[in-house]
Amino acid sequence: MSEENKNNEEYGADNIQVLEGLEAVRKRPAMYIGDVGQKGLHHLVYEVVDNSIDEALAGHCSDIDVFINEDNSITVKDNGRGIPTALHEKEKKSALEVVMTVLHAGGKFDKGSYKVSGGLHGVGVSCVNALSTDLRVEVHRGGKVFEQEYKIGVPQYDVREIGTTDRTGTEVTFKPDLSIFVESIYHYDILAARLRELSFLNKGINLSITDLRRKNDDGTHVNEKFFS
Ligand code: 0RA
Repeated sequence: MSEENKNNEEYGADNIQVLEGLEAVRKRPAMYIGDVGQKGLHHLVYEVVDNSIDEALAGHCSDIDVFINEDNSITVKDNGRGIPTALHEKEKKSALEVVMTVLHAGGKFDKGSYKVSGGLHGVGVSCVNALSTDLRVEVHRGGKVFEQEYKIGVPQYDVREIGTTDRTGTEVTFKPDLSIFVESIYHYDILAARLRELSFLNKGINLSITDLRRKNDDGTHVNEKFFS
């Protein structure tokens, strides 16, 4: 068999299933996130935050910070162990890529843990990825920084090492696909109310929200911290 054919075959079944999964989410987004209005738009944030909450419930994460960026994209940053980046044996790609692209990937991304963290649908970060024109994940783990970017869930390059670090954690930045959502603007008050609620449901976690679109009179960004 030629090298090219072999590569094509290796691309084969797994990757096609990933693409089919992403397509299914984009075809019927409401089935995965409830609706494509204001609720669904904000639900994307909760899906990403719930992953970090799960890491906190596992005892490995104390801080979760949410940012509404100037371009109306969202960043969720935690100080957990960082999503594993090692090569995933079965899928022949980084575990990080699997988590970010395969529906319901990874033990801690299925129902059980979402019930604990108070998550709603618990469909996982791959759904958020499928419904984002641009998503970037950055992982600090084992002294190294890794990144991968996606467009409508499709990786733009293999997970790559971009530097060194003295901390651990995961940071996800995504821009919702406005060809799918009929609401486009993130409301600080809606996200802040949910984070306050999550703080009461999950005691001992430092949660914060910062609106980088809005400044207070003293020049600082609109920000709240929640802890209980
Ligand atoms: C599975 C295994 C490990 C970490 C995570 C998932 C993880 C996922 C998310 C999602 C957002 N933040 C996260 N932080 C961690 C680590 C397993 C290990 O280190 O042995």
